[in-house]
Order: sequence, then structure tokens, then C-alpha cells
Amino acid sequence: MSLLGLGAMGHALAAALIDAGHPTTIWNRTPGKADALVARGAKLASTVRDAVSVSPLVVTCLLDHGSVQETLGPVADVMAHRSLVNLTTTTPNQAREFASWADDHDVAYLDGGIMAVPAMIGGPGSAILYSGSSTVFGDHKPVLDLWGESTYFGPDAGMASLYDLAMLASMYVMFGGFMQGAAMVGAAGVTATEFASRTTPFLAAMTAGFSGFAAIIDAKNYTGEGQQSLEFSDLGKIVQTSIDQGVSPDIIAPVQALIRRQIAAGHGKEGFSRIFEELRAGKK
Ligand code: FVH
Repeated sequence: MSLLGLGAMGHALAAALIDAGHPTTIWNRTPGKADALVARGAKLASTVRDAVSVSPLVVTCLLDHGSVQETLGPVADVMAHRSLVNLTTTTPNQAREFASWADDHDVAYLDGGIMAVPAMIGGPGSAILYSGSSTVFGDHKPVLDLWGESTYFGPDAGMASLYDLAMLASMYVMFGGFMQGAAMVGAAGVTATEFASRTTPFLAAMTAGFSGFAAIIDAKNYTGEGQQSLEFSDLGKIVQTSIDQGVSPDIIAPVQALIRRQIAAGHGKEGFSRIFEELRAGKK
């Protein structure tokens, strides 16, 4: 395999391949980042063209969509009849754009979304989502599995990225919620460390509720027993306490706005999952 990009993530991917004894050629725009990997057994290519031409499988892990375009565009001729796995984070439409470019240049394209940080690569909990060419996925799964659990999400090259970004959306909003709470108690002199020690087990337990929300959403029945209604819990006390503590409610207030729009639309007796419908209705 030839791996283009030796940033924090590319370095971890290369190291996992070398540790597994997989023949690996590496390239990076800025020289000097490959030394430790070469000492461990990787072959260093001095140009992208050299790197691409020695392997049937090329993997890119670069900064963004533009850096992949800049790197592969000039070597499209040597990319022909090879397989490309792009682990660079892009939007779904950018992934589809690469798939179309690949198609035009006789390249088999698989897009990937890495659900791990560099230190996790090759270890427990590391997962990479793939979509695009099923042939590339099937042919190379044993080597892809060296990095983490590999899951294929179908021929639409944008699906892996869509899952990736949707999961990151969930994560960042949860992280933002932690910041909101930490600021609220922080205004009363509580350290963020103390707050984290209380909040971590609580949130871990609360995530068990996702499957319940999911069942309600998939059934489109938001009126089931045992749910707090939107009217009962419109987050008013949380927003007010944030303000009373001198803390901006900017993280929690948009959630309240979704609830209030659903109440105004006549759904006040229904449960929290109902805000899914407000989101699905698009930005007002
Ligand atoms: N690091 C992480 O935790 C996340 C986990 C989830 C997935 N991401 C994505 O992985 C891509 C690479 O991330 P990274 O952490 O390796 O990023 P950096 O350490 O900043 O390295 C960037 C590499 O990209 C090269 N590069 C940048 N611009 C260009 C360009 N125009 N042409 C060629 N190469 C370019 C850069 O080269 P250099 O600066 O050393 O010369 C690095 O090799 C990324 O999509 C994450 O979203 C990581």
C-alpha cells in the first residue's frame, strides 16, 4: 500500500501497517516526517508520482478535500487502474465528487470516515466507516481491519462521510452541553473537574436512552406513555438558571427553541423526541 499524508493520523495509520508487517510506501508534502517510520521499515517515496506508481492500493489521509485534489490531480494518469481509499474528512458531496473524478480516471474509489483519534488506531474502539466501491472494500478488508473495525455502508461514496459527520454532530452537541453545565456550576465556584466527575456517569447512563428515542422516531409515534411532555419540560428552568448564574444560555437555548416551535405547532403533549420532526422540517 502507498499512504499519502503523515500528519498525526497518517503517521498512526502507517505505524499500524508497519507493525503488522504490511509492505508500506509513504509520502508526505513536507519532508522529515517520515524518518521514524522509515526506521521501522516503511519505504519513503520522494514524489507523489513515485508513491502512487509502486502500489495497486493508494490511501490518502490529508488535511481536507482541497489538499487531496492538489495532491492527486497532477498524477491522475498513474492513478488509473488503481484503487484509492480516501480517509481524509470531507463532506458527503465532496466524497461523491472524488468518486466521480475517480470514475472519470478509471480509479476504483472507496471513501472512509475515521471514528478514532490517532492513539486509538489499531486498538480497541477504533472504527472506520466506508462507502463507495464494494470491490475495493472486499479486496482490501483484511488490511483495512488493521486500523480498526471496518464497516461498509454501500455504494454511495457519500454515506461514510454522512455517518461520520452525523456522529460527530451528536458528539459535539453533547460536549457543548457539558460546557454549558460546567459554566453554570463554575459560576458558583465549582471546578470543571468536580463537575466532570458527576456528569460523566450520568451522561453515560443517559445515552442508554438513545434506543428508546430511536424506536419512537422510527415509529413516528411521539405520544407514548412514560415520556415527559414538551409542555412539562420546555427547558425553561435550565435556561433561566443559566441566565441567573450570569452564563450565556447559547448552547441550551436552541434546543428550547425547537421545543417551543413544536409546542406552538400543537405538539406540546408529545415527548422530547418530537424535536426530530422540527429538525427534519429544515431551517426556518
Ligand atoms: N487527528 C484526528 O484526531 C482526526 C480523527 C478523525 C479523522 N481526522 C481526519 O484525518 C485527516 C488527517 O488528519 P491529521 O490529524 O493527520 O491532520 P494533520 O496532522 O494536520 O496532518 C495533515 C496532513 O495533510 C497534509 N497536507 C495539508 N495540506 C496539504 C496540501 N495542500 N498538499 C499535500 N498535503 C497536505 C499535511 O502535510 P504537511 O503539512 O506535513 O506537509 C499532513 O500530512 C483530516 O482530514 C482529519 O479531519 C483526524
